[in-house]
This record gives sequence, structure tokens and C-alpha cells, in this order.
Amino acid sequence: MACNTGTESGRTMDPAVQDLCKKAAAEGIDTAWDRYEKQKPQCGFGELGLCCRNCLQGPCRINPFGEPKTGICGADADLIVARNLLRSVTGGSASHTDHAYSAVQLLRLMTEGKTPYSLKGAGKIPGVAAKLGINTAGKKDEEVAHEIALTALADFGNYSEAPMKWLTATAPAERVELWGKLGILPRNPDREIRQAMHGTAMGVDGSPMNLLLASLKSGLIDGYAGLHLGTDVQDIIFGIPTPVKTEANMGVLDKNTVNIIVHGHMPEVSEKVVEWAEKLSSEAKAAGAEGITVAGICCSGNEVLMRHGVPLAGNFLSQELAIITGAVDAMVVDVQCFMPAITKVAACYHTKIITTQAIAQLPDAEHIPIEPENADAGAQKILRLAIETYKKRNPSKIHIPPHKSEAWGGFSVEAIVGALAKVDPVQPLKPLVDSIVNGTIKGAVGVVGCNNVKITQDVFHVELIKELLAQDVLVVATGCSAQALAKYGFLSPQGAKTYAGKGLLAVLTAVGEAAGLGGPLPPVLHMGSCVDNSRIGDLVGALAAYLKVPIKDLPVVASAPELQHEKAVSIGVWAVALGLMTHISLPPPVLGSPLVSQVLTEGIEGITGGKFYVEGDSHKAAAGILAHIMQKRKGLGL
Ligand code: SF4
Ligand code: MSK
Repeated sequence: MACNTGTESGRTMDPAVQDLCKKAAAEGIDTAWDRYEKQKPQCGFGELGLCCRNCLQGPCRINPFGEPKTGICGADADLIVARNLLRSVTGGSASHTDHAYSAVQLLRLMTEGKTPYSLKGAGKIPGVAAKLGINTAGKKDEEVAHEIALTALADFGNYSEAPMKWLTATAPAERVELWGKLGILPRNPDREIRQAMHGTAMGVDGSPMNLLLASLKSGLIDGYAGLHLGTDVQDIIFGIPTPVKTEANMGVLDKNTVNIIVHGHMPEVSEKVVEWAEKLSSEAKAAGAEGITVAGICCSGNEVLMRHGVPLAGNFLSQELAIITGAVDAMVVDVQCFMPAITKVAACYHTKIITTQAIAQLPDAEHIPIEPENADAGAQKILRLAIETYKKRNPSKIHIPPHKSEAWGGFSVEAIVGALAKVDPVQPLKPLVDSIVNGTIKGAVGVVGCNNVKITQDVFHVELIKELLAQDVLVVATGCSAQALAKYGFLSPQGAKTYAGKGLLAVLTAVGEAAGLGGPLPPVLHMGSCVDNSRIGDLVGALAAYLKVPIKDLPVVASAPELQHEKAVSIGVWAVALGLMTHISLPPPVLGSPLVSQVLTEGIEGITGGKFYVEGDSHKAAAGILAHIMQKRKGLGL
């Protein structure tokens, strides 16, 4: 891992972002990297998780080298760290769960005929309905979809002690049994989030181990009330992704078109922007542009990339630099991962920042609500504002670095199984499992998560995955990790020839050709946004079921090489609860507690079969991941 050095190449390996960092410096604009420099040195107590502000007697902090050893109330390092961790995991779970809840409400309203959205994912309905025990006989798709929405809402209204239906219906039975024995099956997700906040308040839970179990439970809320629920419902509304070709990096912006960036996580916003960009293209032409380009950043971008091949401008740390091209007329944000700094950067250009959600507003932005009932009106307003703004561009400030790469997305589980079925229609997973069994493919890694200003942008994603692919490890990706890899050709068929080992290349070629792609599949399969980590969970679950072993025994590892958000922490906890070794490059703030650190990296393995593996050097991480895969292969007798 290269550390941030303050130079462009220390900040990012992305040539387009390096170029724009120079432009930012020349124009006197601070970016996240400059603000990071001004934060140094960051607080050691905070880094270790040893600061508590849970009551007004504090803040209290623990000195790891001496006194004080407890806060004013007597809470020690283990308790403070465990409480802080639970609050952080719960922050992540709440973010995903609230996102999924919005999608469920949209599905309900849509199936009541109250929105301008229409059902595009009928193919998803039978499978989801079957898992939930909903009878579909003689019912229209909309009716079943409505029942699905009501079933999800019943989880949020569950006042009984019964566990969440979405979890028991969609998680592997072996895991449900284990989590039941551990007493961590969530009931109503809202209730559990409330209870986590209560349990971590001053004078409530004083047991670090009990708090760690609560963190596992919170991870399950993320996995099933956030990720799985979110993906299932979004696929029903917007369609199941299928393989689609696009391009990635700043070069997708076009100086001759109105450029709109969609940023955040909610497809209900980005879908409408894409739809109305097509419909209002003539108005853009009347304003002197050649058309409208919509490009994505973060997971709103991933959602429309997966379903429509909308190009990608960049990932998390690229967001300010996209504005610095001077060619972005509007950046439309919904929820999560947009920096408050973007309005300040936009103020140096003609760019409009447009917020769309009541809970996610910014001073100095235009707020144009996109709600289920008014989405068309809101989207038209956004598009017309972007077209108006285009007329105010300052050509002398425009610089679009030409870099872009071919990238393929759309690899839902259904699409992957569909491609494999072209090789073996009866048992689609057989070719993949056979390749793992005979060692042509050694195992699989799901690489996910963000950029983090503490790590040179994209370097860890790229270096780690390069090594794993060369060692014949199959890689699937989501979130900003998939976007990082997209920028350097890992999501293109050509990338298979460049990066994949011999065995992996043979499998990718056989499946790609059978699926009619005329060449290999990309070496990294883009499975979607952050909530679509559920797709990775389902794929891994299907492999385990086929082999009749628990997930924990598979030669499969998760990795979040440049994690940043609380959501990445809660996703990681869910992956560990599923039984996966989960690599992270930076530890969350837990090192102040030897107990919590030991449980997360070792002790938990005896309980769920998963654990966190912290390694900040990409080369060593690749070796550690590979060693784990080989150990799991041995365990299976392979
Ligand atoms: Fe200090 Fe305890 Fe209050 Fe935390 S809860 S701020 S440790 S007194
Ligand atoms: S957007 S959570 S920076 S992956 Fe899903 Fe990227 Fe991480 Fe946000």
C-alpha cells in the first residue's frame, strides 16, 4: 500500500484525478486530500476508539499507556471501544435499512398506482415470493409485488419476538440456526436499531461481550433489512441487471453535451434522471448542446450502470474532481457518500449541486425533491435546471482528462447463473464448482467498498486484485471497488487476457464464449452497488448449497481494501457473521481494546467461522488471502 504523500501520485493512481488535482491546486481549490493534511495529526484516542462522549460528564478518554484507565462512570477501554463499535455498525445498518425502506415504500406506492414508476423486474417476483411463502397462483405481477412490499413493511411493524421474515426467508438455513442459537436473530430492524442506541447509552450495557454480540446482530440487520431487502425490491422495481457494456473515468464527460452526474445510492432518483435525460435531449439541443450525458459516481452511478450501461465518471474520491473539470452542469445527489464540500467546490464553477432527499440537504444547493409521487416533475425540473446551467459554462475553465476504459457491468446472480447455464443447462453451477474442485480456479474473492483518503486512491484495489487474478482467483466486485477496477480495465474482456491466470482465463473464455460474448468474461464481475453485496452473499450461499457445506468452509474471502464508511464496517460484520474471512486494510477504531481486537480477528472464528483480517500492505494481503483460500481447499479435501 502506498501512503498518501501529498503529491498527486501519492494521492491517487488515477491519471485523470492526478491531472485534476493539479488543476485544483492551480485554481486554489482544496480537496479531501488538502483537508486531510490539515487534520494531521489525527487524534490518537479517536483512532483507537478510546474516546467516549455518550454522556455530558465526558468527553472521557482512556490512556492506553497509563492513567486514566476508566471514564468518570467507570467504563474501561473494552467497554468504551465495544460501545463505539456497536454505534458505528448500527450507523451503517441504519443507512442501508433506511435506503431499503425507501425502496419498499416506493414498491408499495407504485403497486397502488400512485407513482410514475412502472414495474420492470417481473422476473424477480416469483423467486422472492416463493422464499417469502407468498402464493402467486392466479395473481397479476403487480398484486404479488404489492404483497411483497406489505411483507417487508410487516418486518418493520413486527412487535413480536419472531425474527425478521426477510432474514429467515433469504439467509442459509444453517446460518439462521446458528444465529438463533447465539440469540442474535433480529426482529423488527427499527426496534433493533433503537435498542442498539439504548444499550450503548450511559449506564445500560456494561458487558463488552454482550455488546459485541449486539454488533453481530446489527450486522445481520444490515445484511437482510438493508442489503438483501434493498436489492430484491430494487430489482423488482427497476429490473434484474444483465450484462451491459459501458465506459469508466472522467473521459466519459463530453464538453459538447450537458453533463449531469448522479451521485449517492438511490436508483429511484438516478433512474428518473436517466429517463428524463433521454426525453429532454431536444431541449438540450435547442440550448446549443449536442445532447445530454449522464454519468455516475458512487452507487447511484452503479445502479444505472448495472441496468442501463450509464457511464461512470469516477468513484468516491473522484467526486470533487469531476466538478473541477468545469464541465459538470449539475451534480444530483440523494443519500450517502456525497461530501459536504461539493457545494464549496461547485461555487468556483457554474455547476449546480442538486439535493433531492428531505434528510440529505446542503446549504447553497438547490433542493428539488424526488419523492415517489412527484418523481417525474422533480426529474424534469432537474434536467431543465442543468440545461439552463449549461449555458453559463466558462469555456476557459473546462478541462476533461481524456482517460476512460471499457467496462462491463450487470452481473447479477441471475445473469451469472444464466451465463453458466449456457455451459450446463441442467446444473448451471457445476462448471464453476468443477473448476474450483479441480483447481483451475483456486477460490473466489468478493472485493467491495470505498476509497479512503488515507490510502492512495485505487492502489489497494488494483494491486490486490492483480495478484489474486494472476493466481487464478475468481473476483466479483461492488461499490467503489468495482468502480476503481473499472477505470483500469479489469471489467473488460480484454482485462481477462491481461490479468487472469491461465486456469481462470480458460474458464472465463469458456463461459464467455458459451454465453455469446465472443470472448472471455471480464476477470472481475461487477455485481452492483453497495446494497448489492447481497448478490455476493447469494452467490456464495448457492455455491455452499450446491456443495452441501456451510459458507464458512468455502475457499472464499471478502475484502474491503479502502473502506471508509460506517456502512463498510456493518457490511464487514455481516460477512463475518456469514462465516467469511473479511480482509480490511485499515482497522476500525477498536485497537484501544485488546479484548475487542482479539475477538474480531480471532475469537469470532470459533463462533461463526469468519473473522476480520487486517493487513495494510496489498502484497501481504494477497498472500494472506491466498493462504486462507488454500487452507479452506485443504479442509474440503481439494
Ligand atoms: Fe465518560 Fe462514562 Fe459518560 Fe462515557 S458514559 S462520557 S465514559 S462518564
Ligand atoms: S458508495 S459506501 S464510498 S463503496 Fe456505495 Fe463507495 Fe463506500 Fe460510499
